[in-house]
Amino acid sequence: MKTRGKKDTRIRYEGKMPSPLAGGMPATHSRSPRAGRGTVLVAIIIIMAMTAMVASSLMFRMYAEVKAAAAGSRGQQAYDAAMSGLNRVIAIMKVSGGNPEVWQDNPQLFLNQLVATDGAESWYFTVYSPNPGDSRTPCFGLADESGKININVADAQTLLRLPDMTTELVDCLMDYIDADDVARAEGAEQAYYDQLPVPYLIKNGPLMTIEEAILIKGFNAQIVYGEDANLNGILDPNEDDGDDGFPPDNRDGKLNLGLKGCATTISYDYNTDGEGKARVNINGNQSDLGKLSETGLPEQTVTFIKAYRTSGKMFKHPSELLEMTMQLPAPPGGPGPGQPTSLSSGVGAEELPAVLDKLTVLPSDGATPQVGLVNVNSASADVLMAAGLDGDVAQRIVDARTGVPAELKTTAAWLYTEGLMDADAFKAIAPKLTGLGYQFSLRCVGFSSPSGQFRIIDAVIDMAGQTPKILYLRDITRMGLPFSLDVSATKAGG
Ligand SMILES: [Ca+2]
Ligand SMILES: [Ca+2]
Ligand SMILES: [Ca+2]
Ligand SMILES: [Ca+2]
Repeated sequence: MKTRGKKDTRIRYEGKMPSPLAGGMPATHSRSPRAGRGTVLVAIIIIMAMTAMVASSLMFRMYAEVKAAAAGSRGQQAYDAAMSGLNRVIAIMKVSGGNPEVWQDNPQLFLNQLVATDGAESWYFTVYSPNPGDSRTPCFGLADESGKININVADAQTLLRLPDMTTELVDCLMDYIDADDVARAEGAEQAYYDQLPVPYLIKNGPLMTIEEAILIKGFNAQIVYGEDANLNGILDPNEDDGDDGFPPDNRDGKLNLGLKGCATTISYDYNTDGEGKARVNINGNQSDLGKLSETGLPEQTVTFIKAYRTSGKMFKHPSELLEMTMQLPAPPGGPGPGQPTSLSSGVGAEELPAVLDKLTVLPSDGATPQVGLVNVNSASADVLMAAGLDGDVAQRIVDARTGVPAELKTTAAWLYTEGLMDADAFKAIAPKLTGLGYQFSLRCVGFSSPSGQFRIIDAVIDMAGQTPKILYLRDITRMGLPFSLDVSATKAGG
């Protein structure tokens, strides 16, 4: 119920998210893809105690130790080293964003990188992210947020396929995000949150971070962060000992990364081709269809698209053109001898990549973001299954992709051209997929040797526009040392 005519005392969590298990530091996070390219969004860190989130004694102990390590000018130098890492990441992504081999797990670029040395003390950074294939060691690189399910736009079936989701959680999530005030069968709208001991206003709009989901009825830190209580992406002993040590876990030898491991709120790209030009809308008007001749697609395909549109039909997705045929209207008196009765699109394996790259079914000015496509080049098997693929196919995609050259992976076409699925299966899933990702999350520890000062940042960068943006930045030093920082083994270079 909306309170009218009275001062609204409910808390508005605009841009402030409850933070990990220990409670603590909500961050503001500016994000506005629609603000246009070139807008520099500045992320600000606000340190605010969330008394509602009570921390475990373990985490408080860790916080006290880490606070001491982070204090003082050396702590600041460690922070600067971590920020150097973030800037290095941005510079590397500018030139190699399309090639996962460069940024996904690349110790040469991201492990123990020397920033500065004064002889007695040297400063380094290491960039890391959870390793989907091995929970004993992190990836030295970035995680592609486009390789996750965007919960702001995913449908109920997709959300339900995410790990640990239930109908009730999905209903509550969708109610929290949708603009209306009508609760789903098992959902909750503002009326529920008004009755809480500390009422707060719900979003009724897209979430800015996955952490914000903790505010939703039924959600908690465990659902969001899974078993990775210290956010290092590694299965630590206390994360695999059941209830013996915080956090609770299922002792199965695997690290459940929770919603954060497979869901995102920030994946988007612009509806442009590989050269940055607006795609041609095959559901558009004559002017749009006139641009088909500039796409380099075969004449047969162009003719087919125009004939299909002239017949009054619209395309569901450019992938629909794959192996597509249409019946031609019979001329009066029936077709003459040798006269074709159907038309073929002429789109097979060879043409598919260009069809997906050059065409769209949406009005395209090249500046409108399309939100939530899943990048088949970085999604885990769990994410691909949530997107709608069956488990076998999902696993085969994950197994096959390292062997597929980067230049073939700029669209999702390789799933068909490399024989992982037939035309019908590909066409069913293709509208949800992309071969590109532009938003990346990373953690970066800046540290000194030999004294061992360190600071850790958790960040998301957006490479979709002309100017890279930092969408999110948070100091997570209080989570503790993520892994042993040993520079002697690598003889780091700058
Ligand atoms: Ca709502
Ligand atoms: Ca961990
Ligand atoms: Ca445990
Ligand atoms: Ca586990």
